[in-house]
Amino acid sequence: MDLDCLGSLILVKKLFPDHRLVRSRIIHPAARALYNLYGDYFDFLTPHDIGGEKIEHIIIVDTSSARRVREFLSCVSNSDPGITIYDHHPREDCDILGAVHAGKPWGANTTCMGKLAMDRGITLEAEEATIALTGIYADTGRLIYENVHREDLETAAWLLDMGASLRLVKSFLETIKEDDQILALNQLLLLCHTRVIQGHHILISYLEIEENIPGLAAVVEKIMEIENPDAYFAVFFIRKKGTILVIARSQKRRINLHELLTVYGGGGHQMAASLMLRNREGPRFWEEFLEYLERSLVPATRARDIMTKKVYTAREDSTILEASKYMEEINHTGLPVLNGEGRLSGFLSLRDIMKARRASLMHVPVRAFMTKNIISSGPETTMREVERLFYKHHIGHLPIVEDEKLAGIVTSWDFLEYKKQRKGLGTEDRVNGET
Ligand SMILES: [Mn+2]
Repeated sequence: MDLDCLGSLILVKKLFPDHRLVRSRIIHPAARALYNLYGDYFDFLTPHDIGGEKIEHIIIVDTSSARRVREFLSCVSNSDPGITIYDHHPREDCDILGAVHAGKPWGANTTCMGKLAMDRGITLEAEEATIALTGIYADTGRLIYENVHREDLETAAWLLDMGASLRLVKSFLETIKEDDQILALNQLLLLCHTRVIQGHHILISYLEIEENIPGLAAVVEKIMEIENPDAYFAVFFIRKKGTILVIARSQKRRINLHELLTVYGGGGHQMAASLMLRNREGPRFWEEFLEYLERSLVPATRARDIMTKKVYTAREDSTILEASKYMEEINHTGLPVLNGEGRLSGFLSLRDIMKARRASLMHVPVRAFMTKNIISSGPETTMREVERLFYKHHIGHLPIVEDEKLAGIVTSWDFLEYKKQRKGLGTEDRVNGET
């Protein structure tokens, strides 16, 4: 049971008062604080309690995997209960036979239950609204992950109306609370380092710990936030058990963690995955794993992949007036300038033209007003470097030069379009919802 599961359950209780909630033995570390404080609101039965009963109907939330609900289903003695599933994960993954699906692929499963409650005009107590809103915030990265649908926002708004406390929601979302986690966070911050692999900035760390630390994934995510790499592979060697644990997070679709870790028998989502290996030697695995990453990462996007190849240019010896008319015609705000040999020699922006206009010098050659100290770069420039150059030099055009010839130009528009392509991830690709 994670926060989205608890959020869903509190609403199931309101939606289906003739059903009883049954709790799992396994509670996600991030959900423990909320569960401890609000236990009474759920009024849970245990799987053991339902042992001898005849069950008429079962509602399952936030999963469609038989393995995950085995602890409950194995307690059901009659063979014919109806099953309805409310799950926001892809339906193809369902292996519970005969179940009716009523879920929606929204950012949080709680949203699905919340929409039903909203549409039925159900009112909530402030505590129930807080629990539900925590569920939505948890699974949608506080409503910023790409899995967010308008329904998540609508339901969140409704829960605020019902009296949800954002102050409490915020405190329940604080994922790093335990001393062990804080210690691990500090150790990892000192240990981790960036390696450029295939043009990606990959953060890596290797840490040996005595025992498993609950909530390590939250620690890894916190480091991701601080260091902002393209991907982070945190390798742990748990000495007591001789176990390897890899927790990985990615911010790039090109670095598909599920694919990468499946090779070792792990997996998860595209942007969040993990791996557990028994009976391994830590240092040897670490070495082998780094080699594996070097071999397996798909090369990063480079300037050449996103640049506009058909570049409009001005000539050094044309007049400012000609260049300005041309710019207007093609609706551009800046032009690379070429010299007699066709080499890049400057950049003419609207600002330069304004200067010439103010000085009434529209008939002088472009060369007189163009910016000569131009920032340009090569075709192999990474996206991170492009962004840095834009930011550092306050520019929105980056000419790309290859063999001393202008090969293309990367504009801020090209760059934003590239960034946007990371959009459109389904719920299966959630960045760090639940692994
Ligand atoms: Mn969920």
